[in-house]
Amino acid sequence: PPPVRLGDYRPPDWLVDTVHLDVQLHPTAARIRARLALRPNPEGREGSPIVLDGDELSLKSLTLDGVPLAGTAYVVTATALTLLAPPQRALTLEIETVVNPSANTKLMGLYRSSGTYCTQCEAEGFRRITYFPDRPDVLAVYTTRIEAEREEAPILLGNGNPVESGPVEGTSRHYAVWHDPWPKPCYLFALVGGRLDRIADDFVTATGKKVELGIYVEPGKTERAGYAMDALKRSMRWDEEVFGCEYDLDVFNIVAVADFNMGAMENKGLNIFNDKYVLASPQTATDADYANIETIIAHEYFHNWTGNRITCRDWFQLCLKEGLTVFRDQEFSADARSRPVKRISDVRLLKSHQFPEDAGPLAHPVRPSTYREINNFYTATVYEKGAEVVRMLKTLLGEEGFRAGMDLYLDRHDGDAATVEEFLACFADANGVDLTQFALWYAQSGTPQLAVSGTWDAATHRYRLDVAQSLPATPGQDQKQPMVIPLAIGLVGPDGRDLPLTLDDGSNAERGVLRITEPRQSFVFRDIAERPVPSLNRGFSAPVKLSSDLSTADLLFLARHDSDPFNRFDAAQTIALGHLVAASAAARAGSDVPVPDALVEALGATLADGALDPAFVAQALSIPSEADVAREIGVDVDPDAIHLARTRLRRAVSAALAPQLAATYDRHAPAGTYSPDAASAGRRALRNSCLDLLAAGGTPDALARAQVHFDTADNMTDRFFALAVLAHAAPQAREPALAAFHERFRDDPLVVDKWLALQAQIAEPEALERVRGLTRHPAFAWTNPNRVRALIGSFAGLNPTQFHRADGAGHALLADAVIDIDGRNPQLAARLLAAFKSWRSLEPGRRASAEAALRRVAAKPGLSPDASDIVGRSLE
Ligand code: BAL
Ligand code: ZN
Repeated sequence: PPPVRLGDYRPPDWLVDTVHLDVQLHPTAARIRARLALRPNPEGREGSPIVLDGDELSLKSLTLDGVPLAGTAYVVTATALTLLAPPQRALTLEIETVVNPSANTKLMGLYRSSGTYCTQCEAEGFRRITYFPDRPDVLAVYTTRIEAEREEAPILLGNGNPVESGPVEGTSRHYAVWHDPWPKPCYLFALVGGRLDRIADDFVTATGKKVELGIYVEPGKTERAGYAMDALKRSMRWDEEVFGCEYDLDVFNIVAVADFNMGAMENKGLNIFNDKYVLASPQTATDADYANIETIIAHEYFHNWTGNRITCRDWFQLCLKEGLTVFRDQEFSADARSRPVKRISDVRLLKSHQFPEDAGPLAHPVRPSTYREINNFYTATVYEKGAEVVRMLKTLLGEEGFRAGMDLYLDRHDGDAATVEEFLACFADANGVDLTQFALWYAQSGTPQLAVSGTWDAATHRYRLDVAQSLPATPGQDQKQPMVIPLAIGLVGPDGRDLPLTLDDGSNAERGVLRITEPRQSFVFRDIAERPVPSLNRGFSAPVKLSSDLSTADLLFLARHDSDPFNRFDAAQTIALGHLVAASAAARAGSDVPVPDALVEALGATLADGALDPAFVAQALSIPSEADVAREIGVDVDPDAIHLARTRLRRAVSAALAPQLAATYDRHAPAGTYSPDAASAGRRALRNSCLDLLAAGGTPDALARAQVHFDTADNMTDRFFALAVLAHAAPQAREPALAAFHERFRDDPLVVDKWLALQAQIAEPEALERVRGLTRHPAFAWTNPNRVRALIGSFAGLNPTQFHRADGAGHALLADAVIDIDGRNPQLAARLLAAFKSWRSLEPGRRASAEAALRRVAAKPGLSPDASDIVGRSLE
């Protein structure tokens, strides 16, 4: 099919006011009767046919206003049902379709997960349930009757509020009717039927309305849903307090299922989750799992306003709901936990996932202007960079200006299918500003580069910052315009204090933010009596790649003194990264370079500073990843050289700081029983980071410490961390530890996923055979996305030396997996394939093997549109 283009958008020709669904659940032949009240759209084309999307449906009957339609009145193809010449007035269509939920391995539409009937309709899954104008700007009120065998599916859930339920007299079946009063696009439709346990709670909204809350899980797992419920209630309160968003139905249900392509889905009043992001207990979940659950529960809940009450006009506007909602969940977690630590981890995620996307063949704008397969645009660019763009809006407008814009957006567009332009217009109108240039953040792909240099004039006490911005060419975009870049800065005086930011004309840099709008700009600050060290892009105020003329001594100074915690963290990272780039080149040439004293000094000072938050220190101790170094190098990348350089650096830091690391480890011994709260998690994170760095030294003492840590752990965070340390650093201890772990958790698929993922990441040549072997392990299933992502996804995404093996066997393994998976689950296959996104930056040998693997996938007969889109763009 030809690509879909933003510029071709046309309003729908027909609207749907109400949808009545009667769904008869059956394992292999679910029957769906849909009654649609349609009318011509006054804004559509007059006299149009009714074109309803469909995919893998079996049409059983079709009536118009109660009268069966003649075979000549409509045409059915593999993708659509078209009524050729319908009367141009309000009319009722009744459509009966049959689908096979058990055969639905794409996990889009109506399918079964471990026996539970569930649905996934975003982006285009509703058309796999019934014929419908499957586009987000067709909003209807839904009433859904669900019927099933009581034995098989005692729980029947739908969108909105429950209306009635009961037995189907004279049969073994029962039914439930749900009504959702809020008009919604069909991608927000959901139903669930199954044998599930529930935990129940309630929430009283700001205006005193009581909401029944339910979290449904597989039988026997309710004890693991408590944290998710707590996170839900906190999210509901936070959204009222921070954005004035109140919940709008009598019930809110969440269902956890084991087979799910995404993380979770925000269906109106009935969120469906990958169980990985609901289920947690101290014995089975790590602190990171708890934090993810908190964030994702909040994210899906926040969609109730940003996504559901205000939805997207078309799929090009995906960032309108996703970028904004990620920004909101980041803020929620920042309020619930340590704000600086949350910012550091969000930026690390952005740099590790989005920056490479922006720098490779899959680069696309936050709002793409064309797509072949929309499922491939649920990307780090749309989500994470989309969130950064909203954050920049807040940085530019200030707290109050941002809130005024949000209030106007929520008010003006409630009930709408909106666009990015409409979103921005609210901020422009509420603040009386022009956001035309700012809108380029949505349209131009690529990561802007900022080059900054500073000059202090001792005679005039002036300090000048010269800033140059550029934006590299990206696929389909050769010429770029300058962007608006909010650059938060500080000028740090020799005593470590921030100096006033008074510009030459007497004005102040508002809130410490410089507005970069031109290709080149200079800012002169006055009354600067001593040479300051500039702290640039504080809090990572803009998602840019910044280069500066700061010396290593300046960076060390910032690492010790910057009042901005993000830049304090970042200064040491910059020193480490600079070293690793040089050391990788040296390793490739068969030599070595000395570890900078400044880095050891910076890390040592951080460890010694008892006033710092342990969670922050844990982040600060992390050495940039191999992927970070590869990205910094950018071309002709040799993953083995990077691995060697990083291993050497970690060993050297370990040796230099061993006594301090051991003392810090000992000081943070657990006190009391496990609690997932942020402060406790921070102490564990620091203790574990110390263990990791100690073990990087490879000394018998350190490895013995790791073994004790593993043997005595009383929670999954410590146990799994120690297992990872042993698996990576202690080859002799590896197998017994892996076996003990598996034995203990063999019946728990989510924990077994950790075990699979860890083995896939071991940076040794045997990893490939190990991964192959694990695909035959009884715990592994090609049909379950979590298993596949844990094993194959971790190998391709987190084991650079082995995925990019010089002999091409790693690339071949992924190609084989993708070819195999594609026939069952194209979305999963396409996701895995995106691991090749930086293939062009590899050295020529590995680049050739990556290309060969991509071409082999491309040549597969019957390749899905999902995979062929990724492979096509990757090879362009
Ligand atoms: N809308 C798809 C899942 C999510 O972003 O919430
Ligand atoms: Zn979302």
